[in-house]
Amino acid sequence: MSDLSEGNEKDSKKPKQVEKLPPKKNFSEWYHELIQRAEIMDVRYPVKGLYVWYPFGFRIRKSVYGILREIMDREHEEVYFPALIPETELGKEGEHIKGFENEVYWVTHGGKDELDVKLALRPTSETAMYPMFRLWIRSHADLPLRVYQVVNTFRYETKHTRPLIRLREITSFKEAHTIHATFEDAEEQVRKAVAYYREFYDRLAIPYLICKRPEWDKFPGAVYTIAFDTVMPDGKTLQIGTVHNLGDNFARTFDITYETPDGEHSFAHQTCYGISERCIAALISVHGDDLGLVLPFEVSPVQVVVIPVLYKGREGEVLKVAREIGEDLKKYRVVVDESEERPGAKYYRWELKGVAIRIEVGPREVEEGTAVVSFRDEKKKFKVEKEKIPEMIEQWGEEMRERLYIRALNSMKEKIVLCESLDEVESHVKSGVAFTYLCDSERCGERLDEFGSVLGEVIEAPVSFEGEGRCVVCGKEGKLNAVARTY
Ligand code: A5A
Repeated sequence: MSDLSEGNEKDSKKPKQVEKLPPKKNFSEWYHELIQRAEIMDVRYPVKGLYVWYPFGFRIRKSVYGILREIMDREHEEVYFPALIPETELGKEGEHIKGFENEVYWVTHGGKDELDVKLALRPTSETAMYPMFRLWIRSHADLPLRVYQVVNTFRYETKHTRPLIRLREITSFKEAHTIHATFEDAEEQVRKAVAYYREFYDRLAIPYLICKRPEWDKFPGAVYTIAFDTVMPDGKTLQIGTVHNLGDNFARTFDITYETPDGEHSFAHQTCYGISERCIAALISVHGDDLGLVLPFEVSPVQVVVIPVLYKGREGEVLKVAREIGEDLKKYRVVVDESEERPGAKYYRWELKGVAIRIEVGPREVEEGTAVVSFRDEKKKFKVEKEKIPEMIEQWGEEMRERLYIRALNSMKEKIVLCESLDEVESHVKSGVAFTYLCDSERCGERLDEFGSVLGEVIEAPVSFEGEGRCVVCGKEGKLNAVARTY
């Protein structure tokens, strides 16, 4: 059984935090209060853009990244590359360094000595990995190569920093890097990576848009970028993952070649794709409510809480049954809350922490051999026979995931509107995502960027509109694009 109950004892030494959370409709305030109060991140660390994972937050990270690793491990090998990158390597790929130069932290000294070659704290790891890939790849037989790592990366962000959303130390950067013989093979990998990320977010019940970023907003050094964006409760979007086809751009810079079966030397083709702890920001923001976290069963640090409702003189039998239920569920993350608090205080605390399933037992249930079950996302309670509980848990968890997904999907659909004029785009991005038609010209894109950001050509969305139409700016042929204010 979970040791979280010990955590509760520690809790009781802290000042009681009983005042209500701000309502979720005040999203920004709600988010900041919730991550602190539910003990996900401590925001008091004295460096801007850096935050501390509390044990409870880290447990969420562990289960969420467990899913991500499970998916990656199917066809990638895990690696670790150093955090420091020599200036000479970081600067090699022209577009890449242009994109990152304003965001790099530099290590310039070792003790009192100035370093001959400055070292960058990785903002991402292409330029750490690719000089080594040059040594690893010799022949077509070495291809494809697929690796990933989960590391911290550093970006000197100048936009407003926010915990889990815009960090200067990204603590949980999952980056995958692959190498292939041909551009088509790299294309195929992009399709697979998109499918992996779909599966990941489906398991978290987080709906998304998939867009091809416009030319001017693709990853520095990429041929093109496919992005996953989710819509936050305030209508702004959050980019929660990106997949890049790098073509042979980096291979040419870092001289990554392979010998073909005919003995020719050919440049390799590459992809990379990444997800950060923004996936956890999305999890909290998309599903949470006025009472606190709502976590899907699969990732909740406490999946089931058993609450004995104690009446004088009957404590012993009630506790015994509550413990039996806990014991029957021990393959899950379960807590039997035996603390002295009143049931109301216990409900409040476990609701804040997003526990998926709550099971209550009092003297009447003991007599009946039943228990009262309720789910974090629903008001209703129902009785079940105590014996039936273990076999129902998985199904309840899955049904809850489906409910969360449908609710989130409907709320996302409501925020997407097809706009037929610039005025409509301007007005709609204030509260949601504007879909509109846009041609390839950067000038037309810039016009829309005045209202928000062009997320790019829509590849997949929960609402379907005609893929082509007249550009909302110039009237030429255009494609369906998404425009939104972004985090
Ligand atoms: N090497 C590739 C994978 C790469 O770096 N791509 S990326 O720049 O797009 O970053 C991958 C993902 O990390 C983004 O899609 C975004 O979800 C997340 N991310 C980027 N900057 C971040 C920041 N400052 N804080 C938190 N997450 C960030």
